[in-house]
Amino acid sequence: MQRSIYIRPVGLFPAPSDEGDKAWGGLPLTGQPLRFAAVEIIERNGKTTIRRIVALGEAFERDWGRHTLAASDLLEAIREPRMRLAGLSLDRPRIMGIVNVTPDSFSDGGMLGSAQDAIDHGLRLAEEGADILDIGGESTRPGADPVSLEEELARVMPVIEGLRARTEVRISIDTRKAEVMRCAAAAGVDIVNDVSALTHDPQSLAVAAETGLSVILMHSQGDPKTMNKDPQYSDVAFDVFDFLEKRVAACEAAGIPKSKLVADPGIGFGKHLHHNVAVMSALSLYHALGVPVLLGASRKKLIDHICDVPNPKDRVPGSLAAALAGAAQGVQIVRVHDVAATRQALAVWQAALSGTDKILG
Ligand code: 9MG
Repeated sequence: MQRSIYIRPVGLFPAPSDEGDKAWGGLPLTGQPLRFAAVEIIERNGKTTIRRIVALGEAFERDWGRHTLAASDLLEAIREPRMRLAGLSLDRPRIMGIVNVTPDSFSDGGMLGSAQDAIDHGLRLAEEGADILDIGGESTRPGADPVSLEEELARVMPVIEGLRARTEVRISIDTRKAEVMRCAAAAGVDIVNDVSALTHDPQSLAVAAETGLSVILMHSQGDPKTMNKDPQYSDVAFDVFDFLEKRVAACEAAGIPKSKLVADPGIGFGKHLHHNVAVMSALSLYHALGVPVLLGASRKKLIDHICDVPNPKDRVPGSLAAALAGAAQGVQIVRVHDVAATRQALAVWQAALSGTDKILG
């Protein structure tokens, strides 16, 4: 299904700390201490897209008023406070630290040579302030080959078990395989992170529902091996929205409630630079899915394309800029390699935005 009308919150500003301040305008955004002052109303008809930004006071007036009314479900979803995710409140941007247990990971390949290295790395990220540790045993970088179930389990299970025994921090399992989800759930992970949005393995939807875990649904076009060869979209930001909306519906139909879902537009997954930046500039659109939004741009190729930094380890400044751009659009979770630096950047951003040094967390 392709929607014909979309609503995107724009003009985000900090909510007042004093809830009794009746003079405050705008509408609340997903229960965060953020409000939006205007909406972008997007009319989509086949390949034509008309976009206009309207102040909230005018959103129900003139000819675009009927569009706002037609998409009032989206407006409601944008305002609705989000539930806790695996026990984590989402009233401030949360940090997911990356623990790749793959020999060919694109940015820290070879660094985490053993399970013990990966466990130590995860504990360091937790100390630096990660709210979630994302453990993955199959590289999903563009061009990567798939790994067997046995190999993936051998890589991730000792790391999950080691971290679960040593830290209370939430753990997510980055996998596309139902059996890995099942084993990881039994070992105590809190969240499933599937870059195929539970489409790769025919069993994954049922298994994810059975585990009762929260699930991150990421958009990708094609398989990691070939996805960036020739990705095609009609209008990327909205095609991604339609895909994620369908996956949220499929999860609900399979018994996974919306309160356990997170949506992720999948930066770099079947997207060229112009697709990635179009998605990044439209991030607040995805709040209309009614679930928290995750952004993963850390050390990715788009930073090289924009700034000419071939070595992923030199992409930290670009990664911080991407995380802050996400936070400014109300993204609730950022997936990053550099936890300490991201935490510092987000804390300063929050203080500067809100004008208070009493930063949550
Ligand atoms: C595993 N993985 C690599 N990049 C990712 C991203 O952007 N989002 C999510 N959810 N997972 C990712």
